[in-house]
Amino acid sequence: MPTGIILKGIGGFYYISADEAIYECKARGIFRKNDVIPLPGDKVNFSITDEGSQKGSLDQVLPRFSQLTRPAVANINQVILVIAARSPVPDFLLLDKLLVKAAKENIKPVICLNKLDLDIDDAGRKISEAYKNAGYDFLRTSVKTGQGLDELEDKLGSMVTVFAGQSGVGKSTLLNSILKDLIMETGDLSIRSDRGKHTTRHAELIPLSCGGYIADTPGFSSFELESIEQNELQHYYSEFSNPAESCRFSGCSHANEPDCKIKELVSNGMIDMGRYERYIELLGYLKKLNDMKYKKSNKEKEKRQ
Ligand SMILES: Nc1nc2c(ncn2[C@@H]2O[C@H](COP(=O)(O)OP(=O)(O)OP(=O)(O)O)[C@@H](O)[C@H]2O)c(=O)[nH]1
Ligand SMILES: [Mg+2]
Ligand SMILES: [Zn+2]
Repeated sequence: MPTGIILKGIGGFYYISADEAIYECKARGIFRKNDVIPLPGDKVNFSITDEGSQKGSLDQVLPRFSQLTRPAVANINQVILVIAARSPVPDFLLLDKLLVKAAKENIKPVICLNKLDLDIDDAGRKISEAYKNAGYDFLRTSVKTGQGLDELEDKLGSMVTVFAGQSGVGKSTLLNSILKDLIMETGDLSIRSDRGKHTTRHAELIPLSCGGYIADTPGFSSFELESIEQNELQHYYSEFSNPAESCRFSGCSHANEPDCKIKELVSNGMIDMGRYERYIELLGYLKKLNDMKYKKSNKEKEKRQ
């Protein structure tokens, strides 16, 4: 049985790349029964039903080593998190959530601040300092002036790289600049918001000549961290890990405890205040979620008694 990789899925059909051909495959009914939703990036077993017209059936999804839900792509090695210097305004809470999720899934994040040509008041410098200090790989690009595009291309190699982030930040435009010939549909923010639709509608993996894949994905504006325990959150902030050893309490959550090294570093500017405040916001959200789960399970216990 041949194996391949799903490039995209549209309307019940999956486009599977194998041996330099692309097969259009229908998933067998078994997937619906077992609740497995095949995703772009999935390694799969499939059978060829018609070699001439390159049609087949998707039989089995092989185990995943990583998975994101936003965007829904499997087996990613690297995620390029794109924000725009301007238009749309960067959503740093969304960015931090995506960084946490990437760390949890062992996916290497690279932050890409695009539309640098629109950064007339140099706000991008502060953003890049904050995230570079936190230990992240940070690129500054402009598709208009060509700045940073070679550097972006150098990051790809033989990995599966996904572009993710808010709608309108320039993911498809960046991809097109790497692929040279225009493949992805791009859109104007003002026209798009009139239609109330995003330009890119599905995630799609594109094979690169260097052996890797890149994926364009639709933008999104909200994303919730749900599969993360509240005391686990701080481990996904690399700038917290060494100083946390000097907090008075082991297991310090860096919120209300006294003699907290993280709070000290925030107050003297060594840790970015914005990153810390959003950490506290996320911690509060996860705590609420946890309390709700606890109450629910208590109620269920009471019912059973
Ligand atoms: N000035 C400027 N405009 C850019 C740049 N990159 C992209 N744009 C413009 O930003 C708009 C949105 O770009 P897209 O590439 O469609 O954005 P996207 O992130 O793919 O959006 P979705 O597909 O909706 O998620 C387009 O009008 C692009 O021409 C840039 O570096 N500078
Ligand atoms: Mg797009
Ligand atoms: Zn602490």
